[in-house]
Amino acid sequence: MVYKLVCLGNPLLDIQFDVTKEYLDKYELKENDAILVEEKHMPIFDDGLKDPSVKLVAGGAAQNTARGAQYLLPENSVVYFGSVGNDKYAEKLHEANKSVGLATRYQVQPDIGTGKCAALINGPNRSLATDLGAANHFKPSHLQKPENWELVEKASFFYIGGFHLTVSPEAIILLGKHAAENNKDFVINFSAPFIAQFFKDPLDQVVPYADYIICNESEAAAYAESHDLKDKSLVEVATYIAKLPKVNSKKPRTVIFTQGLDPTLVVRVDAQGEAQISEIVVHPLAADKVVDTNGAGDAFAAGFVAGLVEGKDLFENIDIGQWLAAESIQQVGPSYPFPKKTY
Ligand code: 26A
Repeated sequence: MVYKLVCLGNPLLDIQFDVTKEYLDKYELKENDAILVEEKHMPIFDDGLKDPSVKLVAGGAAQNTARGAQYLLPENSVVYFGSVGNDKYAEKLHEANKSVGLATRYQVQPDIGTGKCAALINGPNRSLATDLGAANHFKPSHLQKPENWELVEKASFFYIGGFHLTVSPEAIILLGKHAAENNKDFVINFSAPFIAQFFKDPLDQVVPYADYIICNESEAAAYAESHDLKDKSLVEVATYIAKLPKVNSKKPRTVIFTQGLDPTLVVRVDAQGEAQISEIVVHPLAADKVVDTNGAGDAFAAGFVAGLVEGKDLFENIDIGQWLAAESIQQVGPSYPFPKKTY
């Protein structure tokens, strides 16, 4: 089997429910953020499971992107790697993946539960609190098994959730080296502000492999802060990242900053080392059509990489990303509409 796109991330089940500002304050959570839980956050999962508004939906940022890309692409285009337990939550993930035909090669942990994310919906915002569980035990050796490495060798595109930097930077580097050596496209998403803030060193180790970097404005701000950039304007930050050293010198680096309803900023460094800067307008969706914003960024990335796999041009890929993000926020959780819509 040949899957053109290989994705790597932390498979999680989202326990999604509605909360108030007071609830977030009680657990010292921001309105819009993603964190790894500490002991004090653990009651949130039980609160969620008891809440009348609760929905259990497949999550895990890169898995959402993998599902979205497979949703748009021909059958058997995408395979996703990550680690799950052997439990009901993993079954739910299997179901969701099956609904779009996403192939998975999970590393199964017999004694550790599948990871979960409390997706706390508050108005147009979502605060994500994650207990990684089995996802935290993914090992690069799983990728190196002959039956899995064969899929890596046959693939032409790689998509990595930056969240996985908390688990196995080694696995990311393994794929990054393979991509660079074989002139394949390597896409990294910065995932959350805490990655640039607290996982700066592993992030700096993987950026040299990236042909495409996708992040949002708050992740860009966290990057500028942790890297002590003098000029923290988004254009300067994107240009700085685009010009960082690159292992594969055969391809330029392209940096894409989404900013909610504000235009998507794109900086690509050309062969002369000059930064080409563009802004792509977002087609606004009426506020009353938004169901929840959980997974919006993952859907953007899904549309973008699907376009990349199909060999479309950069600006069309961004437009597909924006379109799929708008579709996904009209669904409950990080999901895509059925019957299927086409771009
Ligand atoms: C390591 N952390 C914190 C995480 C995540 C995560 N996916 C991987 N690793 N924290 C939240 N998510 C997922 O992000 C999606 C929304 O973009 C959630 O599961 C949610 O589906």
